Amino acid sequence: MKVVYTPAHLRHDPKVSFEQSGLTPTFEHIGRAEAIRATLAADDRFTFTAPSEWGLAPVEAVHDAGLIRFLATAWEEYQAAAGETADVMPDVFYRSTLRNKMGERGEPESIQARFGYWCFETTTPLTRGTYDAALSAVDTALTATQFVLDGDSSAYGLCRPPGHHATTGLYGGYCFFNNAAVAAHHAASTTGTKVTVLDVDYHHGNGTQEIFYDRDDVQYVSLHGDPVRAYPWNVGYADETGTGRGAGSNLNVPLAARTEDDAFVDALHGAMEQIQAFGPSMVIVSLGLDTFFSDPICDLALTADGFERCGAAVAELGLPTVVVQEGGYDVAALGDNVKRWLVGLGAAVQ
Ligand code: Q9C
Ligand code: ZN
Repeated sequence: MKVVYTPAHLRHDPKVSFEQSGLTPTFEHIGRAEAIRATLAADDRFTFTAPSEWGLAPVEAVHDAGLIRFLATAWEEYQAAAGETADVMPDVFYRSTLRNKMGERGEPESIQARFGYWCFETTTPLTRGTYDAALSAVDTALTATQFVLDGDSSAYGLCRPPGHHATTGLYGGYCFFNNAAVAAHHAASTTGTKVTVLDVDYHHGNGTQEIFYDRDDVQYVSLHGDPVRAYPWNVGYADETGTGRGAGSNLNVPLAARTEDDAFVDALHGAMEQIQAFGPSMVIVSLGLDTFFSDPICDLALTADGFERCGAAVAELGLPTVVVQEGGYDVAALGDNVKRWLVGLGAAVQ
């Protein structure tokens, strides 16, 4: 199996964020992707390749031009305005009801205020090289997708930063650009066929759902911790099923705390029936390993054996499959967990 990887992710190097009522070392850090790289590189079933450069057009097809412009220039503008700073997070959020009867005013002028206009929470620091790293993660997902479009039965994009919380016009949840969504739009629009994004990260992929909510060419299917108790709280409920042409092409499966392998694999098989009914030509898996029993910020209870069973279950679909990396924060186990999932899928097959 081809693994698409680039050290460009190292340029997104956040140190601390405001999470769980205090400043904490970021759970999403460079060591995550390096742990995965080291484990896969030591196994000759995986062949490493660098991403090609795709430019901005595929990103512009999914995200607001304003968000892209902001991420491209925000670090330099903030440094110019505030002097040399560490990682930047918003301290005032744009809320439309603040202006209520005055209506929308649009993007503010000040760089401080613009952080709160484009970002929805406080755990996603912007660092000097974040924009370059985020673009490299999109390139990674697109390159893995191209390998599959060109005939490989599967490929893995070691994307970092992750992507599934980034919406059309907002970043957050450790995500800047929605790697899986850019890849899914590319695959669906260039082939004229249907594509499914299957999201098995612990967290609901609110960004991917939002991007495709009114579309009938891309199905979004997600298994995740019930947002009644889990981030991103405001979205990810079972009654969110799509709108307009997209009605019926969004499936959320919220799960109880401490859900174990058997129940998760059962839920996955149930979701796969909906994928088969949709009839995609390709599956893009948003792969999070934060469903692991010892993940530091999540509360499901999967094991490494469970991950291999999940990969094997997805292989039963018999569809070309692109796997893109999302979350997973027990870094000591992360490389092995990714490997087990990919081995289940059939890593030894081209
Ligand atoms: N107390 C991904 O896994 N903070 N993003 C959660 C929990 C943000 C997770 C707070 C979690 C974002 C890609
Ligand atoms: Zn997650």
